[in-house]
Amino acid sequence: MIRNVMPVSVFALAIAVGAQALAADGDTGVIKGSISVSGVRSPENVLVYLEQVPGEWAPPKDPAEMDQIKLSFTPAVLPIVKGTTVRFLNSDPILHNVFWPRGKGYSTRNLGTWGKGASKNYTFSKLGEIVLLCNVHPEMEGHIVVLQNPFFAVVDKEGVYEIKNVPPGKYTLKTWYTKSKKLRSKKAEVTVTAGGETEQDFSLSRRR
Ligand SMILES: [Cu+2]
Repeated sequence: MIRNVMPVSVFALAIAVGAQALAADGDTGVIKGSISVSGVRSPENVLVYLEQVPGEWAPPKDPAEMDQIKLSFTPAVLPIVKGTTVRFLNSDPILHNVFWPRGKGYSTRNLGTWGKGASKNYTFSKLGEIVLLCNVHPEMEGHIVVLQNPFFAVVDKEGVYEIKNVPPGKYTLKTWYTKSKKLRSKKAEVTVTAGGETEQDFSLSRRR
């Protein structure tokens, strides 16, 4: 059952384009803040997400995209809602492979090797974390994080994030980084009110 927190049409649009695409209206709130880091060059690609939001959150109708561009998985970190189909693309004029080793929630799988313009879809139907690798280019690494709800943001170089359209409530907000030894995860309890803005900054540092 889809939780009825906003009119169905608006809700469907929010899911289709990602939770951050719409400005907050009177029924929902915004969580925003900045991330500072020590031990890595920049906060880029830190993921901020709500651990659990009551309800069943439908995946988007259209696939999310994970491309391979100039020998890099792009985006480097792709958070998705459970049940989302990811289209794996190749924009390079060379062959790339996509596989992942056994990790949180997922066993090892090789999607195959393909050239420019081709793609393959895979649906991630369980919560988990996937490390994407390419067996043609051992230096390539990407990440997919499968979450319970669409209220997440990947931080930019400036360290700023914003999560919009959050239903009012009390939540645990968490951070995640590709290399957990380099930046320890942190969490904070946040309260979101209708039409309100909740500020939550994080200061992340290496695990000692
Ligand atoms: Cu490759």
